[in-house]
Amino acid sequence: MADALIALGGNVGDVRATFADAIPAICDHAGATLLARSADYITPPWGKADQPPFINACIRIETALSPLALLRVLQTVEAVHGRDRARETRWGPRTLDLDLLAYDDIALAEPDLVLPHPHLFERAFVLVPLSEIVPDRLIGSRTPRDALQGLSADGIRALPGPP
Ligand code: A4P
Ligand code: MG
Repeated sequence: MADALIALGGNVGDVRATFADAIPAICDHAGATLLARSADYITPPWGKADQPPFINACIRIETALSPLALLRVLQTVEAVHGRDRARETRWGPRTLDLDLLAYDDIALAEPDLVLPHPHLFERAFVLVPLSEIVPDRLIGSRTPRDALQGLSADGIRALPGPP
């Protein structure tokens, strides 16, 4: 079994409801057990400022799928939730973005899959929820807690209510 970390994000539609559907769907398709789920966070848009705020969260699962098979599951779940890559702009609005952040300690650089996720350590909107669930997990040579020290988390706050 492998231990995988997944980031969820979205800023179109009822994103919290999308997450509530998507998380069990990921576990079903991946034959996975949910080990941890962060709160939902509201986060200022990164990369392209003129768009609504995002909701972000992270989960930790245990799965027997290979990294690439897990990525395909994430893409299937994105598509079911209305994600249409053909109509999107880079860093622009989307219903559901699912990124595979880490899969055990595997390092990969394939055309379809880079592990750990290449932008993980640049993004407070990923590191804040990730630090809630695995603050001290070593990913590559860093931990979420340490990586967050160098970034601004201004405007990121946990939303109340059941995640
Ligand atoms: N791919 C390679 N490695 C991975 C991996 N580890 N996990 C490939 C997931 N996918 C991986 O993905 C493009 C390709 O990356 C896939 O075909 C896959 O084979 P994508 O989801 O279409 O795009 P992307 O990498 O997510 O880049 P894109 O669309 O530019 O979006 P970003 O960079 O994720 O940015 N602000 C806030 N506050 N919160 C957000 O969640 N998200 C974005 C989107 C912008 N601003 C944001 C947020
Ligand atoms: Mg993505």
